Amino acid sequence: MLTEEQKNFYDENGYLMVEDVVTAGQLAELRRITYDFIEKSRNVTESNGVYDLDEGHSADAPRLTRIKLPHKQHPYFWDLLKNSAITEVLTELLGPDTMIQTSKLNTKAPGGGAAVEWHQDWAFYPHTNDSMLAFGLMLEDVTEDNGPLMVIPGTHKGPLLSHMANGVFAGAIDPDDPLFEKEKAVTLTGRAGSMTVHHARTLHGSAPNMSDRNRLILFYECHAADAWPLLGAGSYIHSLGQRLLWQDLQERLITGELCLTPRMEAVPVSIPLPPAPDASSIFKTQKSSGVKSAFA
Ligand SMILES: O=C(O)CCC(=O)C(=O)O
Repeated sequence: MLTEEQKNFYDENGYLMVEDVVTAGQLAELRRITYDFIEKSRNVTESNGVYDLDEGHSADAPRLTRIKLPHKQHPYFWDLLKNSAITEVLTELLGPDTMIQTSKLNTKAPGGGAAVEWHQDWAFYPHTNDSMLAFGLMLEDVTEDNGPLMVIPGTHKGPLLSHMANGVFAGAIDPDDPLFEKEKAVTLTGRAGSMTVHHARTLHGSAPNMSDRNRLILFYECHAADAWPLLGAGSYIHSLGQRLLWQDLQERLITGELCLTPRMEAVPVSIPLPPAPDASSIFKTQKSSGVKSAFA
């Protein structure tokens, strides 16, 4: 699926755009399922295990920040990751043995849908090595005005910036951090059906959706099977116990085989503790920590 040039670009820059990675039929089905979920959110009044509600959400005008863990909410999202051109991109970048870390369908509603403050995913879930990435499959066209993802090229090879504010893990950097070179930001716009890839250490963020269109991006966050999570990161897996963890590992395997010998590498890590007052999603973490916004 990927050319040598694309792979080298990703290695060098820590991000990539892959155009038309799904077929028209797959895109139509993804949209149908997604709009069905949005429709069903009309009856929901509080964020729950499926929906993270945005400010102003109501039965008349659904406003979501995200649908949580779509690969667990509908089999189509999981099948697509396991058996499509996306799977090829995954193994070309991470090798034959791959697992899902998490997934989310960020649904930035028109007219101000929440910004995502600048951060490195790696700050949320440090592992024994950084063979980790996020795919962002665009389910609607992503343009300059509907809150596109922005990345700072090359930051996947740099330091882990501080994600602390007011004594808690804020899930965002301070926009005044001297290590934040905002002028280098690249904006990733594209047609529906295209997919961004960003390395877990790549610094990224996105502005509010100022358009009158939805910005729907399906994120799959994946890693090589020999990258093992460090205790203290904000994931349910740390509370499972051995037997349930073993079952969960098998459920998260996308391609190849599980690996019980973690690959240890000299990567910069920091445990994301103490948690923010509300650490139930990145939006809530960033907001409840009181971190300064880069988009205010
Ligand atoms: O939805 C976006 O624009 C970015 C999402 C993101 O970076 C995240 O959820 O970690």
